[in-house]
Amino acid sequence: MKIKDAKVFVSCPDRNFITLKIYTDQGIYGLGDATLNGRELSVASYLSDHVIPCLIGRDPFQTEDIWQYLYKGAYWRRGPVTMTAIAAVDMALWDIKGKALNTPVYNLLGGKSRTGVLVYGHANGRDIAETVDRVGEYMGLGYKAIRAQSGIPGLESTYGVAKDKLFYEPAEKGLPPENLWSTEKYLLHVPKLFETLRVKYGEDVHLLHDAHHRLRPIEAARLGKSLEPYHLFWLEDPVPAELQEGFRLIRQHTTTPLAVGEVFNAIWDANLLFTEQLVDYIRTTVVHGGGITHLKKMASMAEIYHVLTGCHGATDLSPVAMAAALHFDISINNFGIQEYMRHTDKTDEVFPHAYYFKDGMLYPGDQPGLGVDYDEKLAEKFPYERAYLPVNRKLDGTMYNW
Ligand code: KDG
Ligand code: MG
Repeated sequence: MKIKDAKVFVSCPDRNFITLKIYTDQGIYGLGDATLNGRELSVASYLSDHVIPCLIGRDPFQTEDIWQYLYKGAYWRRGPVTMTAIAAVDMALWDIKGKALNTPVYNLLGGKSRTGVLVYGHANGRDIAETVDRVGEYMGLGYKAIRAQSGIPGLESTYGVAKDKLFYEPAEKGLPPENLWSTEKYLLHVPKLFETLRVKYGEDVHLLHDAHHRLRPIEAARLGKSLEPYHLFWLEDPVPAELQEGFRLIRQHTTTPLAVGEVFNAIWDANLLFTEQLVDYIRTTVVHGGGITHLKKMASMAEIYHVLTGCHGATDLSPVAMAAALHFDISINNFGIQEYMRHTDKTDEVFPHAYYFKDGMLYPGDQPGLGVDYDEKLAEKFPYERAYLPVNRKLDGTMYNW
């Protein structure tokens, strides 16, 4: 079998997605997600202008060799644009392999290691009372694990608090909106949220929280310590993780489990975090982490150091990436949890898929390949619209991490 052609599709069924379709000379095609929120067109160009010409005529079964060719062959290694483009190719090739062998991709990755994939949903509200109600609603929908975020008194907007109830979408059309931040107000507020949640719902539901890279290590240590009585499943992205050593300080002070890595794109981003056992969950997912081929290696290294996976699954990852993540999740031993932010109906119509939610779990379905398709005709109705994630400033105007 040979790769005959490949095309990049740009569409906006409620939000922007970049989708790669690789065609073979046997009539089988594969799909890959290439979406990098707020920087979408750079990956589209990377694929069309630089990667696709090198794919034509290759054997699509050579997932490892093609991965190495795109990684080593670029000379300029790593980085979100490069690794997202490589991931899209890798996903599409695994999809082709599964379809050609008439089996779901998970069977090519070791087979099922569990019956389903535990997921967490996103409850958020403008204040504690509203977030508590939303957690109750998610429990009503069957979720066993729920991320809780709430607005902070004195701040107009806070990360994780959505305008919409079920669909959380931080990217906005037009130029980047500006948010305001106060670490002091945040650190005082969050423990109150989790105290209220535990008093109301007890200990049976898993609770998670995302600090979204907004603290310094000693502040994160204080937050982790203050949340210990509420037994969080994890505290996510307590600090920006370019400085892996920063986690040493947090770890010395708290037993709250730590999750990191949704913005990582290669195993080297987590090397020290693994070898020194500074985190408990690795959040890197297929679309930004070099595809299934590279994520398997990351998970294998994590496994040695008692680190579990917790793949990123926000709505800016298309259903193609979600499907790929589920085949990966169900097949590895050191799976922890999968993030699941629901896509809108319009997105789901453009990407019909076999995976489904039931009783707090996602199931990849049993279709050959990844079990997801792309309705090109429908997608044409939703052209690309430039959108950005917000930026963040401290109350005195200093530029900060969003
Ligand atoms: O594109 C950015 C989002 O994916 C990110 O802000 C979501 O932090 C996030 C999460 O944990 O889902
Ligand atoms: Mg996050």
